[in-house]
Amino acid sequence: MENRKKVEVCHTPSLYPQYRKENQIVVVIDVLRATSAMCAAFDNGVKKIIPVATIEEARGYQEEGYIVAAERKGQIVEGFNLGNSPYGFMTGEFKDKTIVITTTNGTRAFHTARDADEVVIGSLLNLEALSQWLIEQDKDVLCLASGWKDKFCLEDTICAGAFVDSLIKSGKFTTDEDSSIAAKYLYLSARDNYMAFLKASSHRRRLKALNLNEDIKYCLTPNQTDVIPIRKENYLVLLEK
Ligand code: 3SL
Repeated sequence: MENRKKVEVCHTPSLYPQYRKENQIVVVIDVLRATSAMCAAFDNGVKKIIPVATIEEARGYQEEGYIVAAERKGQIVEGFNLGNSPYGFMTGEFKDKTIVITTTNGTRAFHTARDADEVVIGSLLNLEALSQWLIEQDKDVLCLASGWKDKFCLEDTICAGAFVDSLIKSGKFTTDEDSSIAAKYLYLSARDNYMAFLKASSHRRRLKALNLNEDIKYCLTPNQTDVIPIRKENYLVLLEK
């Protein structure tokens, strides 16, 4: 029993210092839509993703000739051709390419966890594959929800709760924090119909107002890929299994 590892949930990037520990794998989650878009990009052959925190950094890369995706307020930032929609990465034109990406919350959460031992990208899209890999690692796990501008958000919490549920079910993990127990119960309430559960959620309303319903449906459909994006230096690559 004492050998069981911990799986915990941190609800916003600003709370990260309270939850961080040595030797922990951090799962960065931004269901709508940054980490879903990253999973979709790797699933469609992208070779490397460089997440950057600011538009200025993104512009710098653009000037050097990189392909750059930039989102703010749910929309493509002026001067860029690519945003945060998973469908933007499914055209086949980015196979074997490197993409630089900046988003409102997801890339910020990635940088918040810069001191973590290991960082992987989680979403509902790779839930089963990533859960299985985490179970095999024999390390503590922290699910870091990106939230919205440092506020709690339902969709990331539900996804984090799904990871907590499947890791605990393996018998190899336990949890100490109320944040993790709450996430798990929200997941159990939502899992039969994510769309309906999240109907009134602030981010779903925000994206729906931008006519991004197809993105929402895609991002809320679990287990569409087995890719696991993993941090190497300051960028992401596909985990070789
Ligand atoms: O916050 C983010 O990183 C984005 O995913 C937000 S949005 O889905 O583009 O609105």
